Amino acid sequence: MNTIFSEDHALHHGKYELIDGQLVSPFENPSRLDHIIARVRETGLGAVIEPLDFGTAPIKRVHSEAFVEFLRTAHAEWREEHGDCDALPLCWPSRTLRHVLPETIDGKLSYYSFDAGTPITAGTWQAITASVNVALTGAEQIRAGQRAVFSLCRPPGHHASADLLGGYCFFNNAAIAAQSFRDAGATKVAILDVDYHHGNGTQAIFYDRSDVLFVSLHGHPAQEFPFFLGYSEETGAGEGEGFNVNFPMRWGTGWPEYSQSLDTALDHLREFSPDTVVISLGVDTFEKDPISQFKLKSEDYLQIGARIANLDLPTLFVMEGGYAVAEIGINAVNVLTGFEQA
Ligand code: OKP
Ligand code: ZN
Repeated sequence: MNTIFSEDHALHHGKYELIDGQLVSPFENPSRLDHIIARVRETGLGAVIEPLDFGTAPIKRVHSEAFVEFLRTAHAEWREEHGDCDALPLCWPSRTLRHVLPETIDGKLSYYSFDAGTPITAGTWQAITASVNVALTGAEQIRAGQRAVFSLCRPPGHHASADLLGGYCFFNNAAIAAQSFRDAGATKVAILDVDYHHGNGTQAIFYDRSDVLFVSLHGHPAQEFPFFLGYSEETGAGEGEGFNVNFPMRWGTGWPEYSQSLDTALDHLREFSPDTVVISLGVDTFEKDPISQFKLKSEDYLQIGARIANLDLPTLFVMEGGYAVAEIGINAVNVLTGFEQA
């Protein structure tokens, strides 16, 4: 299986994360990919290939033009006001407030975000466009006949919706890849999100559509980030009714319960019978993940890959989360070797 990878991911490197009342070094940092790419090479998974440049047109099929242009200039505007430090919002249009676009960079940053955990740094634009290109290059290789490709994206994307960043995510790499399959002629695309966190951005993007099925396994939003989406009663709207399927699970969930949900999720994919599958691949379901509360073990990831392989469909793996850095390479690549050995 080919891996698509760009060194440009390292240009996105926040200085701080405010978590549990403490200012710490960000969990979503470049060392994550150092470990994954090292494991890809060590296991001989396949070729490691640099992405092609697709420009912003495929991004704008999913994100609003205004949001894309905001991200392009956000750090330069921030730097003019505040100097060369991370751009972070601290105020949002919650409940009684109005969703009106302000003029200043601080106001715009608040308007286009939903949390304070997603810093924009000097290199963020270059890293997030590279991350999209990694996803789109993988998609192109699938269209050219590869059975499976690993798009080693960073930063992740599944929390980002049409005009909202958050949860370490800016552009929704998996959604942009899925839309690229549709635009290249695929009739039906399924996205299976196995990251520990609900893919609220991906759900929102495709919620009223029947051509892209979204199925997600994740920590229950009553307990876990992103808190305000991901319940099982969210089944789609209008044309999209029945094409959104959520499997929220409680803190402490281990392989016995997880694998049952996974099998039911895969049954939904089989019934939909897509041309192509996109996997939002997070390995933050791992027992030692520092910000998550599931109990999966390294060997379980082999099983996840094998069960996905049994769908017998062209499969694009798009990297999302996973913060237990010492084991992230083993866990992510286990999914891929489990897939290949099935
Ligand atoms: C991104 B991805 C936990 C705070 C979590 C944001 C998590 C974003 C995860 N107490 N903050 O889905 O792995
Ligand atoms: Zn996650």
